[in-house]
Amino acid sequence: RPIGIFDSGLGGLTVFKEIVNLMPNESIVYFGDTARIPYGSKSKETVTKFAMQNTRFLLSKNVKIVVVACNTASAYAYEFLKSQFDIPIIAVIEPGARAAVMATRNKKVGVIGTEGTIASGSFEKKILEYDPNISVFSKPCPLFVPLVEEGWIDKEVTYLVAKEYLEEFKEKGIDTLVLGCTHYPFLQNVIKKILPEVTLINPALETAKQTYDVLKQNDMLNTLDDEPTYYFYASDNLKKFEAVASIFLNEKIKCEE
Ligand code: DGN
Repeated sequence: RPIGIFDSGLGGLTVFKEIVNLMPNESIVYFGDTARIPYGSKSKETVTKFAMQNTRFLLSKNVKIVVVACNTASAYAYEFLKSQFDIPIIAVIEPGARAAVMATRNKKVGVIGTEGTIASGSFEKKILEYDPNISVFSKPCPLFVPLVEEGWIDKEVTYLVAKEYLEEFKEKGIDTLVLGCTHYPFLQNVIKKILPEVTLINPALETAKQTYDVLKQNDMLNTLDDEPTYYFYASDNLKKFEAVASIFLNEKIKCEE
C-alpha cells in the first residue's frame, strides 16, 4: 500500500521529495488542494474540515499512512485527525520543532510560517515542551508563498521581501530558524544571505525521517523490490500543477483531478 501525502497545494512536494529520497521503493499518493489554497489565512474550523476531507480522499486510495505536509493543516488539525482515524498520521510540526531543539546552542530559536501557523503557536508550544528554557521568536511571512508559487526563487524582489521580514531576527540573536511552511525551503538561499550564521531547519526532511521510523515500528515498510508508483491529484489547475511540479521535482509528472 502507498504512503499518502496531502498539502494545500504544491509546496508539500518538498515533503514528497524527501520521502522519495529516504524510501525510494515506497509508492506515494499525493494530493494538492489547489482549489482551496491558501490555507494560511483561513480559520481553524475551515482548515480542519479541509484536512478531514483530504484524509478521507487519501484513504479512498488505500494509503497505509497519511503525512500532513502542510504546516497550517498540521498546526490546526493534527490532534483532531489523530482522534478520527485509525491509521498512523504524521504532521510536520513535531519533527521540525524537535530538530530545532537539537540544533540550537544559544537557546534562541526563530520560527517563520503562514499567519495561521504562527497564530496557532504550535511550533512554539512543541519547542517549549522539549525545552522550556528556549526563547522562541515567531513571525508570519505571508508574502513568501505567492513568491514561490510564481517561481520567483532568486529575484531581487524576493530578497527585499525576505530582508524586511527577517532583519529583526538578527537583533534577537537567534542561532536557529524553523522554515515552518512548505514553501520556505525553496527560499533557503535568499534566507541564508540575510541570516548567514543561522542554522535553517527544514521540517520536510525531519518529517520524512519520522515517517520512516513510524512505518518501521509498525512493520509497514515495503520490503518488496518492485518499482514504486507515484500518483498526483489536485483539486484544480491541473496543468499549472503539472508544470510547476515538474520544475520542483526535475521530472515530468501527470496529475489527475
Ligand atoms: N502549505 C501551507 C503551509 O505549509 O502552511 C502554505 C501554503 C498555504 O496554504 N498558504
